[in-house]
Amino acid sequence: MKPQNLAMGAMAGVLLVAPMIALMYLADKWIDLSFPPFDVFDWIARVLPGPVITFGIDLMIDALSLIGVSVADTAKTAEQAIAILLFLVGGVVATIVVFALVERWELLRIRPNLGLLFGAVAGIPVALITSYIAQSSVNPMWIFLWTLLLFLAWGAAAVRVAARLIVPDRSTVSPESGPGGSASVQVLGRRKFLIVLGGATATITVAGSGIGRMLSVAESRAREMEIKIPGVGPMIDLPNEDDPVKPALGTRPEYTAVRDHYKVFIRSEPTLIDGATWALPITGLVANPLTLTLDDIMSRYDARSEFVTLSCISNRIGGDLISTTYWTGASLQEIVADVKPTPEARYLFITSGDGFYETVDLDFVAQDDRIMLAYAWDGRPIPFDHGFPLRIWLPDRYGMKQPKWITGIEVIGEYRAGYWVEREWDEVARVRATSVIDTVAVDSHITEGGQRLVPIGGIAFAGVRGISKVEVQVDGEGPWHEAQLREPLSEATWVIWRYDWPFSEGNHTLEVRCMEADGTPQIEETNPPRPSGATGLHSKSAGV
Ligand SMILES: Nc1nc2c(c(=O)[nH]1)N[C@H]1C(S)=C(S)[C@@H](COP(=O)(O)O)O[C@H]1N2
Ligand SMILES: [Mo]
Repeated sequence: MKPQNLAMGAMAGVLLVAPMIALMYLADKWIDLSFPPFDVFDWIARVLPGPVITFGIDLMIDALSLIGVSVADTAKTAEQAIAILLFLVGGVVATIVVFALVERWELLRIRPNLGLLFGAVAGIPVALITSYIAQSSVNPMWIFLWTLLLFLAWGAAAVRVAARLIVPDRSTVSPESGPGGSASVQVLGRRKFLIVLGGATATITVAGSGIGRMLSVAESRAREMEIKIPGVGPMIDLPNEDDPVKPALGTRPEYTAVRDHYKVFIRSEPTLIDGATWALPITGLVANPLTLTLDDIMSRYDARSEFVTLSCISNRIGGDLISTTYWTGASLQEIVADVKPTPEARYLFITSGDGFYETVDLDFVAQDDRIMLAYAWDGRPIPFDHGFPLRIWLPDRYGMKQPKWITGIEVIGEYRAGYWVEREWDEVARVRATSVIDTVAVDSHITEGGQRLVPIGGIAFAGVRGISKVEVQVDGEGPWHEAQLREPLSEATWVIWRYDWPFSEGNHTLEVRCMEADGTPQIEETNPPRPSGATGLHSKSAGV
């Protein structure tokens, strides 16, 4: 392929595929026709082997950390951007292929219908994947046809544009290239064509994505209004407000604002469930199968609430994939008792609206009456991003064991691995103790008895096992200094700690470690998150 034609193909690819993506976006936001770039990405993420997908996630977290942005805030946006970019790149490559073929086969110029064939070849797989994986109210057949239609249009356009832009081989320039076969006239014509093409596709791209964006914002507002469920009170006061141990300036908030709660889910977009029509079937090895509406779950069972710290197993040492809010729900023990499991029943197999699934041991449910099916966070319905209308809370487990958007519970006798367990993550996923230095508050030092002190602070967390001690060491030597512990919000949350450090000027490195309530020390050996959760000590450098 001639370099010029390759460049033309790439340019035409961008010009044709960008408006296509914009139209897909518009149709998704307008009539819920699903968004193929996310669908293809989600499908790839689902079929790739666990280690590959984990490598990809790690790479993204590393990149985000490297540029210094919050992983909790940006990971999903970054993922969506990658999905769109990959789709664009795929489309550009396909367009280049079309250009290469047109360059080689002059006959294509007189048979533009071949464009439809190219469109079908590229479009059928994508349309199949999209209609298969889409979470939409629209019949998958329409999604398939719409996606295919866009690809046919792309194929037809690509062939035409190629025929117009391909720089012919000198030797094959025929008399019909114009009087004298003037190359400069050709170049001029091409340039003009590109400008017209660019203008048209830019218009579609901007208009499509702009209108789509407006529709999307309006829709999410409407949805937020919809899920105001009565019967759940407003957020209660924090129980430890009077604790004399105050967080050092710069410590993360003890109670995470719901909008700041970290988010992790397997799809590019959260799963939207209609609370009014949703119902939870509990089936399988039970004498009394039940289907519970949200109202049933809220009215038939006493509401129980707990302050809960949730952590993702992918959280790095010192990372921000860990948050704390106030959970309200129904006791899973009581619900299980109502369906009357048969003697062979051993596990609950929980399925979710996004295709996620996990298994919960019935022995675990029997032992821990704190396990709940939660329907409220911070006194309000669980937000769409976080699993509306129902999610489970399992004390002492990483998030990967705790399905959101629950759509079914099957009582089973044989163990089945959950979504991430199948992808080679820890089967139990018990939370590992961790401690983090959030701040070395150099600018807010205090003076006590002539000694200047710098407050150092952060969190420590060991699931529901509790924290009995947090210690800080300076410059990797000497004694470990015991920090003050603030009363935690509950036995299921992190504790905020603080150590007022009598500093000496210079650059220093501070390191933290903690101990569980029963005296078990935090694991100091460095291990990556995979497969059982990260271990190792967190440290922070500061110049005083
Ligand atoms: N249905 C469903 N549930 C899910 C997940 C998911 O992708 N789908 N992700 C799990 C993981 S890995 C974590 S860490 C937590 C995150 O919950 P959050 O997004 O509300 O913080 O949800 C868990 N439950
Ligand atoms: Mo997670």
